[in-house]
Amino acid sequence: MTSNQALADWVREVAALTQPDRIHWCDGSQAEYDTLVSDMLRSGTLLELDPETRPHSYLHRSHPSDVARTEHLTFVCTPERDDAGPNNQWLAPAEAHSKMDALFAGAMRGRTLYVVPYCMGPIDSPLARCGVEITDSPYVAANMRIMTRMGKAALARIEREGSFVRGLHSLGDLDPERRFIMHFPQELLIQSIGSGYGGNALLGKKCHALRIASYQARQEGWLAEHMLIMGVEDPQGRLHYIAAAFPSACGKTNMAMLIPPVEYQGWKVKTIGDDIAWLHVGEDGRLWAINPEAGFFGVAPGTSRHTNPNAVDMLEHDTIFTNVAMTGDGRPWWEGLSDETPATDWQGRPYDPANGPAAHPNARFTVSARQCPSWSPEAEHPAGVPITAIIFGGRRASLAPLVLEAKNWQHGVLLGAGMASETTAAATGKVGVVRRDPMAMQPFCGYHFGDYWAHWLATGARLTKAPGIYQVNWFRRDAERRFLWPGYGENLRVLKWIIERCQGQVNAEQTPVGNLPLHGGIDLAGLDVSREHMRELTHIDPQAWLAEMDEVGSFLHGFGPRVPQALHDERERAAQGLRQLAG
Ligand code: OXD
Ligand code: MN
Repeated sequence: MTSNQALADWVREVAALTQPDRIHWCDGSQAEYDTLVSDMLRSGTLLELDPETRPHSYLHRSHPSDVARTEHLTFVCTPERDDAGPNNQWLAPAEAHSKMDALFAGAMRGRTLYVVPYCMGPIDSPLARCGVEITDSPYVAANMRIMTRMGKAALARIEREGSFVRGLHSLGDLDPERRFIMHFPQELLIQSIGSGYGGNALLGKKCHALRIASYQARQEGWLAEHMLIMGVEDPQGRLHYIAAAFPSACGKTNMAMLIPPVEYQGWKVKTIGDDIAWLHVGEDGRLWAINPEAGFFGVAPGTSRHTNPNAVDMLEHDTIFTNVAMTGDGRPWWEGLSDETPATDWQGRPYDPANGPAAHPNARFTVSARQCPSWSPEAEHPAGVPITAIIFGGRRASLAPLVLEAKNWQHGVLLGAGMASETTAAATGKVGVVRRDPMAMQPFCGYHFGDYWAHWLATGARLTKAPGIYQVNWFRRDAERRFLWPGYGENLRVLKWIIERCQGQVNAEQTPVGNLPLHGGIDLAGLDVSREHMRELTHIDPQAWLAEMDEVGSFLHGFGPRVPQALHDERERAAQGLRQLAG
């Protein structure tokens, strides 16, 4: 099946342990995908949506206890506990291995073992990395074909290069008591059992492209980040790429494919990626980015013609939906899509509002990136795209202004490290609680945050043309909890200011915590945002920020001596300036 001995041996060992009935090596062909789909239609794993209006589109309903990433069951297993850091749950590798071996023993009896070779990144890019996921879920195999470059070409690259990340996945019995997602960064190994959902099961995504890749990236001198990548082209044809980190379910997909407001005739947005960026220092001293993924695994609820018209168009065919509701005529439905009433909810019950939302709040779509009307062929460029600006964003009802510019790279790293956001339904747990989520990597950094921030600083030192770093907040609210900023396509106005700043074209107001737009700096033509709201959105309250800097200080100290002194100094400088301002 393969000329790579290590891979052949590993598949044999896994089969001996898990005891599948059959082994299938995925080639990534359309015929293979069609067979996976028809098998799943027969077994009831997939339901066919209306073939007239939603051709080649399917609905999967996951087990009701398996609907989101489970961070409390996710571990990083480094030999030294401190290398995983306080930001990760840790288990000693030997203990984790014996726990997982016991759970995997016989787990695939009666099932097919799929060997899924995949490549994260353009298949011919030196920046791409390969992996092989072994899974007993045909749903995972089908999703991996959409989300990655899966099959023959990836296997050929693995055979050429020799190295690959190993990911072993089994649905197990789907009991949350026997659900674990383990990472062994030193062994380039992932083991996941007991969940068939998203980031727990599609191992190329969070497990490989973020947790394992971030660990590898530190050793090799690059960055693996939870960031969208988009191009913004102005009417003169000048194109700038932006990489933006937001926590899960905070609008990265909407932003990556936004449609310019009507006042922005001639502006174009080009989508490269919506979730993950691998960033490398180029020979030219600029930062270059590839999107390691080939598809979108996006949150469905809230997606509509108003919030993301490109997504609505891209989801009309060849899409797998998970945990959405369905209309009487077999179309997918979710809260925010339209004012129709669905026929069945995400669990297949006749829709009854008394049962809660019709679609699960973390319902998803899986779709090829190429179906996005704003997808850019530059996403296939082996060298990636050069980044003009990096954005850190969060969901914060108060404090954080619409946009804030870091004073320099080091200060930008502090802005990223201090990021906070209200929690969302993308992970199990309470929704709406503000938590620190540095660089939106809290659930995804595969090593100690102190080392991670030091690595960010070291990367910046290698850039002779470093991108500007910005913080944004589209989610600021007034006393009545109404959003102050319209968001979505209108966010382009903020991106325009950011690009102008990076080009040195406009001035800004300097404050101890960063630089703000001057009055009129953000173009509001045609927009119904009052002067008072705009002032609220573009000013900082020194007292509130002092309290924030204190909290950031305690948060950084919680990571102990591995936190670079430069970050403490940067924070102290900001706090001193605020104390002076506050008088
Ligand atoms: C995702 C997540 O699925 O961040 O992208 O949870
Ligand atoms: Mn994500």
